[in-house]
Amino acid sequence: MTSIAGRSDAELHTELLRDVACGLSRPQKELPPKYFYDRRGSELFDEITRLPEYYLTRAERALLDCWSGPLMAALRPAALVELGAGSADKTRFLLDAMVYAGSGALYVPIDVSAEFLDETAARLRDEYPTLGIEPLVGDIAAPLGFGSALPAPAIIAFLGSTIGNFDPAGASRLLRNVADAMRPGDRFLLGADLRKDPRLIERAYNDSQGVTAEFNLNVLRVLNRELGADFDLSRFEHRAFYDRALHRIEMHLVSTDDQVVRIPSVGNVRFAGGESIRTEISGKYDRESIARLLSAANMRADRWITDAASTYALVVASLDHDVDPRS
Ligand code: SAH
Ligand code: AVI
Repeated sequence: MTSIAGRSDAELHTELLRDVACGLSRPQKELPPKYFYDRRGSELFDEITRLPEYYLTRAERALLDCWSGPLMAALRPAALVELGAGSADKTRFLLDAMVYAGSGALYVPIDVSAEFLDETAARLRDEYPTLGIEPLVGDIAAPLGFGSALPAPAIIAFLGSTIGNFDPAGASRLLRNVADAMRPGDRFLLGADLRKDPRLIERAYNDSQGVTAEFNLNVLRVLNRELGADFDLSRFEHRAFYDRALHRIEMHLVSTDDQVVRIPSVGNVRFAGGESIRTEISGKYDRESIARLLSAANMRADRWITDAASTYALVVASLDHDVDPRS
């Protein structure tokens, strides 16, 4: 499989060490959420998408079911690139419609979860024999290198509200990288979870079966395996709450007691009882905050598609200076 930025295993290991050393030395200890997604983490996320409390995937699926046909018929893309594709389950609505429109030639799923991505690509090759399926392993926070190599026009999709897992500066950088990779006539398709009753949001991240807690703890399993750390998972607890001022979920792992964790090449990391590692943020949006994000990346929303209850939005965006009449 091709790597997006051509990084070796040794470079990835060095990056992990640096992220862990920096993140765990901050006053509020932090870990980047991309480290959730080894094979088990990707499977746990898939399980989350089927939980009764996790409304996001169902809401986005319903919108894609309704709108993929009309969008693809209007845009007639030759290529679909997907950032953080995962199992690409909902993407099939877009792929079906792209094939039906008769324009589609190529699908490029991009993800950090290499093994999982490989399996997704193998399944899609069986299901879509007329499409080229060219997965890219890599970090979507890095500049997107595909640029002019794509058949035109292309749609770059970023679904699942994964944009919310980036802080505002990171999200802006990512969208600027998307804009840099777009040519006139290309479109950006964003899926975003919308602001709503905080109780509904908090329930989605505190499910009754404890799958989200397992997903959260999985990052410690990754550090134990990849760095030889000795995190005792029974001494950390899942906590997720909605910050109403910042409009975001924060997910933490809370140390149950005073403890010292040994991480070779990083050192001994001390935790007081009740102290936490912030493992993920998940931002929630409204029309204005999405418009601001797009505008900072020199993009504008051509279409805002939402359900009757404004649970979730699909946004079709183009470059500010794009004079292409389609939308
Ligand atoms: N798009 C799918 C999956 C969302 S889960 C859906 O809507 O259901 C988030 C996905 O993004 C995971 O597959 C994870 O491996 C990937 N991911 C998270 N951070 C990433 C990063 N920095 N670079 C590349 N992929 C990332
Ligand atoms: C992938 N991402 C959009 C999910 C979210 O809702 O922020 C990850 C997740 N974390 C806990 N549950 C799901």
